[in-house]
Amino acid sequence: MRIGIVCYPTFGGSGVVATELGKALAERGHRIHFITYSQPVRLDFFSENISYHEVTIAKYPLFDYIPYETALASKLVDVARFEGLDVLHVHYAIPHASVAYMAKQILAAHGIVLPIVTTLHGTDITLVGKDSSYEPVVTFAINQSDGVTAVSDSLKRDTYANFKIDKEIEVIPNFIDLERFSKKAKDHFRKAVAPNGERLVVHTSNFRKVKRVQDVVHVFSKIRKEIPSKLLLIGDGPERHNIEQLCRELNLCDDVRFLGKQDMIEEILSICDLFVMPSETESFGLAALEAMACQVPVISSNAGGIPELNINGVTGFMSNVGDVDDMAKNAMTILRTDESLKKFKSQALSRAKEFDTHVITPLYEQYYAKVIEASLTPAK
Ligand code: GMT
Repeated sequence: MRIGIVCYPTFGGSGVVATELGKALAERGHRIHFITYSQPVRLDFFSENISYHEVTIAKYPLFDYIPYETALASKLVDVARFEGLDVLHVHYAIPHASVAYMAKQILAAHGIVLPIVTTLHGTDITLVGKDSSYEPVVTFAINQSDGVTAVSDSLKRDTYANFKIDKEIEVIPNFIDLERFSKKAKDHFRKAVAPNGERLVVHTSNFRKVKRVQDVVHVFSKIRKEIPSKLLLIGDGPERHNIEQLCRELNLCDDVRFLGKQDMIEEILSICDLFVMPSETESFGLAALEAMACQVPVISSNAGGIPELNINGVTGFMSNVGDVDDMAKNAMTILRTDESLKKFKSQALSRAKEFDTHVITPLYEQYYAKVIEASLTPAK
């Protein structure tokens, strides 16, 4: 198939999923065309089956707001016509689903049929999309998509609850490349960060409020009182300054390292013992899956789609949002003995294997085939 993929090219989960899906589909022989405003961060290699089309935007002094949607729609029309796309897969509803609809209508005027698949990722539904400044367009664009997928059952339910959707939403969970995300031998790195054999606690995110990174710090502070440990914070974002402040107030600075945005995240996860994800909402929790694949058990909230990934008492534990005491207690159950840690690590990996790219990618292939077939069948 010739597949166009639109996504945010940044470190965010939706962009990562879109890029990894494109890579996996390319390996299976499909021709993939990424159409984004800059090179996706995980698209850092050459593949003969992958092309990247940058959306360039002509500036004009009149524009207080850059008309990105117009530029993206024009680029989609161009790529679809000249590359002969069979399907266009857009990740994150805003603004990609409505832009795809616009492109589809323009192509129809040229006699070209382009089926659109929209994947809902989370905040496009649970936070931003339902705001009245976006809702009518999001509802319309989802309903006009030829196929709609959500990354968890929880997100599917939220979508039906928040929007008037008359389309069947297919749940296709996120997935993981187990060749890349596997435990690597990085003992020298571990010794440098935890020279006295401390336990290593880790969190990765975009440091937005919804991630509740302050809870990570509170949980760590409680663990550290009983078990010698260090905390690695990976990523960056709007809450970073407040989190640094909190570490100073709690006198934790010697044991907390801010590593910033990292490309080779699997190397860091490989040396860690516990991943903390206390999010307010989380449609799936891809960062937790990446940790589990590197044999890191997860302490998380029970928000959104997390219970579909983290199995309580098996791959880690879940607590109510904000219950840092319970999270810390559960963390210590895992970390207290080497035997317990070993057991949770192995169980985390077993669970991650259920989300192997090789298992999930064919679900997208089958879904594309179904959507293409339906769009070519004249309505009765
Ligand atoms: O978590 C974020 O803020 C980034 C966001 C995104 O769209 O880039 O992540 C969402 O999509 C990921 C991939 O499907 C999911 O694993 C995350 O759970 C989801 N984030 C939220 O729902 C908050």
